[in-house]
Amino acid sequence: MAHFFLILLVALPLFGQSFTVEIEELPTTNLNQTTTKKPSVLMVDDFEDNDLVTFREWWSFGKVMINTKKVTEEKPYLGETSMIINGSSYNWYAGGIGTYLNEDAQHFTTLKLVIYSPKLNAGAIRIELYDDDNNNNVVDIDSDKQMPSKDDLLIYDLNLIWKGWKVVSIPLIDFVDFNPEIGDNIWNPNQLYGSGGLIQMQLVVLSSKYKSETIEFEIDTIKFN
Ligand SMILES: [Ca+2]
Ligand SMILES: [Ca+2]
Ligand SMILES: [Ca+2]
Ligand SMILES: [Ca+2]
Repeated sequence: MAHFFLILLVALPLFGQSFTVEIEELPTTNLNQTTTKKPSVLMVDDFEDNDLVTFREWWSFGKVMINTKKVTEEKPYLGETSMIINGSSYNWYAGGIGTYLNEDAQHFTTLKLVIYSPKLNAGAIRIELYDDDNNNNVVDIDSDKQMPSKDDLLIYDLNLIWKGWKVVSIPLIDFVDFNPEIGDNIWNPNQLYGSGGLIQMQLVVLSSKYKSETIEFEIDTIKFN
């Protein structure tokens, strides 16, 4: 939003005198450029504050635990602190983690995650993005089905089929609407008409090979570009 002041001092044309207009302060940036400039990044979390409560507040559910961890490897794309995720699955499902976002994500095209997988087939992650479609800043949940009742849920399944650190880039176009009967089935996470836009994100933790597994991996950064 552009804030500027135009103070007009107008000497009224009394007795037929010509009037003067003095412009005290001019806007320093082009208004058009300012309003159309798109942000280049939406940081979900880089965990560098060593904190899972303030920015962002992360929750976990099921048999999944999270903690911060010092990054020991040195690579140009790595920070100093990551989030470590531990889970144990039963019938493929372990649980998951999530965070409330309430962010305008309409201009972004890619989700980037920097992930450490300790081995091939360390686990699998179902990435869930919730798009507030009834403009109420809340993920409305159907209490019977325990599923969103008004908002789009878009998912992408990621298998940890590598060993070591990796920058994973997922085009948002590859996310699939998981509830064709709910929402408008369009990825439109803007904040028009009171919408929370991208209202929340969850990572559901799953087995990769066996029905029951011990799963562990780290995430250094999650962001949209
Ligand atoms: Ca909603
Ligand atoms: Ca939908
Ligand atoms: Ca939508
Ligand atoms: Ca980090």
